[in-house]
Amino acid sequence: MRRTLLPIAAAVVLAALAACGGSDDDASGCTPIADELTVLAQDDLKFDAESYDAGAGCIEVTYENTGSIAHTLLIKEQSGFKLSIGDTDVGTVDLADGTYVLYCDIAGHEAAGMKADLVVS
Ligand SMILES: [Cu+2]
Repeated sequence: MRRTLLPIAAAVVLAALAACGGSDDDASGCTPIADELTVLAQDDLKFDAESYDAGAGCIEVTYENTGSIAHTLLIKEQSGFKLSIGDTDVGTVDLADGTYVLYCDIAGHEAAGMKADLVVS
């Protein structure tokens, strides 16, 4: 019995390590040098601003929940970047100059107002 349980225990440990990797919210693997962006999610299905600014390059994005409904944060046409809350999530994304659209992909949230511009310059 002991022999058969060991491989199962090892598999569970490996699965737990993989789940903690957090690679899903890091599109670039870049190292943020200076720029930080904080976005707050509110229970009225809005972010705390309609437009955000950031400097071009590797941006550390912090997503905080001011309410109790779960939300996500994605950037249109930047596949691989996704934050999910809960409480708080942090990820990095490497962006060139331009205007991007932030949104929450939970059903109905973007349509209700969970989207904002991100102006990178
Ligand atoms: Cu949402």
